[in-house]
Amino acid sequence: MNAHSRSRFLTSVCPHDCPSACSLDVEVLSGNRIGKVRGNSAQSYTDGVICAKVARYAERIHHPDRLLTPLLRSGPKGSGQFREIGWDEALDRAAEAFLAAERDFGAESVWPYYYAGTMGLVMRDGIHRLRHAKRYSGMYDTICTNLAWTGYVAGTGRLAGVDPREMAKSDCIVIWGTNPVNTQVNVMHHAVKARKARGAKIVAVDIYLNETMRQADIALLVKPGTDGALAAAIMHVILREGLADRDYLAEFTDFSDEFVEHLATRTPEWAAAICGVPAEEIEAAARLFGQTKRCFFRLGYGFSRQRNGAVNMHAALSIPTLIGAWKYEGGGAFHSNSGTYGIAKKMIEGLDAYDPKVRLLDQCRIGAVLTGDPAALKGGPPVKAMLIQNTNPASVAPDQNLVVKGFMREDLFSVVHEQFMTETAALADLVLPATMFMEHDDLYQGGGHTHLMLGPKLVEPPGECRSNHEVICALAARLGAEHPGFAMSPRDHIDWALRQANRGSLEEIEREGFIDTDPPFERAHFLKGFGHRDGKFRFQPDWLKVPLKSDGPMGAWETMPRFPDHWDVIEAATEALPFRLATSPARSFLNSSFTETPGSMKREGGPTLMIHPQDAAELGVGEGDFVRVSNARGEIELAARLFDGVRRGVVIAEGIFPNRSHRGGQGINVLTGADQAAPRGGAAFHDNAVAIRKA
Ligand SMILES: Nc1nc2c(c(=O)[nH]1)N[C@H]1C(S)=C(S)[C@@H](COP(=O)(O)OP(=O)(O)OC[C@H]3O[C@@H](n4cnc5c(=O)[nH]c(N)nc54)[C@H](O)[C@@H]3O)O[C@H]1N2
Ligand SMILES: Nc1nc2c(c(=O)[nH]1)N[C@H]1C(S)=C(S)[C@@H](COP(=O)(O)OP(=O)(O)OC[C@H]3O[C@@H](n4cnc5c(=O)[nH]c(N)nc54)[C@H](O)[C@@H]3O)O[C@H]1N2
Ligand code: SF4
Ligand SMILES: [Mo]
Repeated sequence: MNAHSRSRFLTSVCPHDCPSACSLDVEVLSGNRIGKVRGNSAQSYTDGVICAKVARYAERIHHPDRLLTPLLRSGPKGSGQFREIGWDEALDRAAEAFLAAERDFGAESVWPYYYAGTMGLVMRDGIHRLRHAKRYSGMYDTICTNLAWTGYVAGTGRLAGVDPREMAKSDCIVIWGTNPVNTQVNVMHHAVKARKARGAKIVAVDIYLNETMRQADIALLVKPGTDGALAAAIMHVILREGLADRDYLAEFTDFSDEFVEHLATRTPEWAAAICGVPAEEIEAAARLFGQTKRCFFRLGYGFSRQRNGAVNMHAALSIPTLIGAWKYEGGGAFHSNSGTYGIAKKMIEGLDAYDPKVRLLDQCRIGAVLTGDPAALKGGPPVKAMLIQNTNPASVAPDQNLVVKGFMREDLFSVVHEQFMTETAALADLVLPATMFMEHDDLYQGGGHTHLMLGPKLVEPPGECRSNHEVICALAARLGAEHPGFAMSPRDHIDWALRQANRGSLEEIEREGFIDTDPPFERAHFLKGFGHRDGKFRFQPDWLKVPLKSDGPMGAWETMPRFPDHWDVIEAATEALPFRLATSPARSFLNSSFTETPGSMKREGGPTLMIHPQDAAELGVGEGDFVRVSNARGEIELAARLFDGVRRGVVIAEGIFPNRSHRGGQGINVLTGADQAAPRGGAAFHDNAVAIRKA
C-alpha cells in the first residue's frame, strides 16, 4: 500500500462536480471492493464532513448496472439495443468514423464534448489534447460557471476570494443564491461553527424556503431574477445611514458620485416592489451588514442562472465592498478559487498545439448545433462525429427536445464514454465503459477551498472499464494525433503539472494526499489591490473586458446597466405563461449522477413541482395531483407538492431526475432555454416562464 495509508482507510478525493471537493477516507476491503467512505478530518476544509450520497459510494462503484464492456448499437438510434464488442474493434470504429468525418467535412466536423462528471484534471481535461492535436471543434463551456464567474470577476478582476475557513471567524455569514445543505455541505459546517462559537448570524437569500433558508437566522425570500434590486436597495440604505467605509472605497474601488446618484433612487420600497422582500427586511439586513465588520458573503451559482445573472452576482458582490468588509479577518466574499491554482496544463491539455482559428461551439447550444443551425455552427461544417466524456447532455443540457432530435440524426456518429447507460449513452452509436475515480490516478483542485489533492488508484476497475486517459491516448494513436502528453501516464502528468507550476511534486502530494495552497491574507483579501490593472474594484464594470475566457459578446449585452441594478431581461411571467419555474438541485443527486443509486432514488422519491397552496387551489390542484407544465420549448408532467415556502407565482422542480422518471420520458430540461445570456453566454436554468394546468 502507498504512503498515505492509515490502517485500511486510504486518502482520496470526491471527484464530483461540487465546490466542496471533499478529501475522503476510503475503506479498502480485500479484493477490489470498498467499504465505508468518510470525510477526511486531516484536511481542514473538509474537516471530517461529507454528504450522505458520497458516504454511500459503495452503492455506486459496485453498482450492478455499471457498464463493463464496449457496446455497439445494434438497433435503431435511441432503441437502447446494443451488442458487446471488444476494445480493439470499438476504438477502430470510433477512429474510422472520426477520420471519415475529417476527410469529407474537415476536422471541425468532429466535436469532442465533455464536462465535469469528474473534476480530475487529467481525466477531465485530457480531451483537449486530442482536439488541439487534431484541430477538432472546441467547446465553449457555458453550462455552469460562465454567468457566475463573469459577474464576480467583473468586480474583483480575479477569480479568487477569502479563505472559506475564515467563515468560522465571521460575525455575519451571508449565503446568497446557493443551497449548501444540498449542494456543498461544508459551507454549512463552517457557518454553523461560527454561530456556535461567536454567535454569528447566518443570513440566506433564496427563492424558496429550502433547508439552508430554514437553518438561517434571517431568510430573505426574493423572486427569481431580482437579486440586483435587493442588492441595490441594501446599498442605498448603507449609504444613507453612513455605514459605507469611505476610506476603503477611496483607496480600493472606483466609487464615484455617479454611483451615489444612481443608488439614491434605489430605495427599499422600489426594490420591494420588484423582489418581493418587504422594505423593513431590506433595511434591517442593510443595517446588520453595515454594522458588522466581519461580514462574509458566500456567493453561489444558483442566483446566476437567470438571464440577468451576471449583473446580479456583481450586485451582491458589491455589498461587502461598499462596507469595506474585505479588510477584516472573517470578512469579504468568496465564490470560487478556481482562478488561484495556476496548475501547468500544457501537457494535460496540449496547449502548445492550440490554434485559435478553430471554431468553438457553445456547450449549451448543443441542440442547435446538432440540428444544423448555421449560426450555432458559426457558418462551418455540420458536426458529424462526437466523443463525449463525463457529461450527460441528453438529460442536463437546456432545450432538451432539440438535443435529443440532434442525437437521433442518422448521419451523426456519437461515441459516449460512460460509467452507466445514461440518456446520452442510450442515444449513442458506440458506448465505452469508464473507470470511476478510485480506479485511476488523478489530481484535483478545490473550487470551494484552497487545496490541491491527489486521488490515487485504490482498486482495480471491474470488467473492461478504461479511464478517459487510456481512451484518449488509444484514439490518438489511431488518429495520427501527436503530442508528448499521449505517451505520459496519469502519474507523469500529475508530477509535471505540479512541478512546472511550482506547486510541489507527485511525491510531495502523496505524503498527505493534499497540499494547502492558501494565499497570504493580504492577497486573498485583495489588500494589495484587486485584479484589474489599476488595482481597483469595479462598481461600474466593463462587461466586455472581464478578464476571463470569452467567445465574444452575446445576448442583450448592449443594455446592461452601468451600476448594480435590477436588469429586466428575465423571462417575465405573462398571462399565457403566468408562473416562474426554477429547477434547483436535489440533495441526493449530483446533476444527473446518483440517479442510479438506490439510496438516492429512495430519498428523492419522484419528480415534483413545489407550488404555493393558493396557486394550487386556483388551479384546482391537490397534493400529489399531476400537473402539466409547459412553455414554447416543451411540456412535462410533474406531481404537485403544496408548499408555502415559495412566493405566489413561483414554482420549483428539484432535480435532475432521469428523463425516464417522467411520464412521457422527457426530462425537466425540455422547459429550459439555450439562448445565450449576456454578456458572454450561459444557461438560465432557473429562469423559465411556464403555464401550469391539471393533467
Ligand atoms: N446535491 C447536489 N449537489 C450539487 C449539485 C446537484 O445537482 N445536487 N450540483 C453541483 C453543481 S454542478 C453545481 S454548479 C453546484 C451548484 O450549487 P449552488 O451554487 O447551490 O447553485 P444551485 O443549486 O443551482 O442553486 C442554489 C439556490 O439558488 C436558488 N436560486 C435560483 N434562482 C435564484 C435567484 O434568482 N435568486 C436567488 N437568490 N436564488 C436563486 C435555487 O433555488 C437554489 O436553492 O452544486 C453542486 N452540488
Ligand atoms: N434543469 C437543470 N439542469 C441543469 C442544472 C440545473 O440546476 N437545472 N445544472 C447544470 C449544471 S450546473 C451542470 S454542471 C450540468 C452538469 O451535468 P453533467 O455534466 O451531466 O453532470 P454529472 O452528472 O456531474 O456528470 C455526467 C456524467 O459523467 C460521468 N462520469 C463521471 N466520472 C467519469 C469519468 O471518469 N469518465 C467518464 N467517461 N465519465 C464519467 C457520470 O457517470 C455522469 O453520467 O448540469 C446542468 N443542468
Ligand atoms: S458531492 Fe460534494 S459534498 Fe459530497 S462528498 Fe463530494 S465534494 Fe463533498
Ligand atoms: Mo455545475
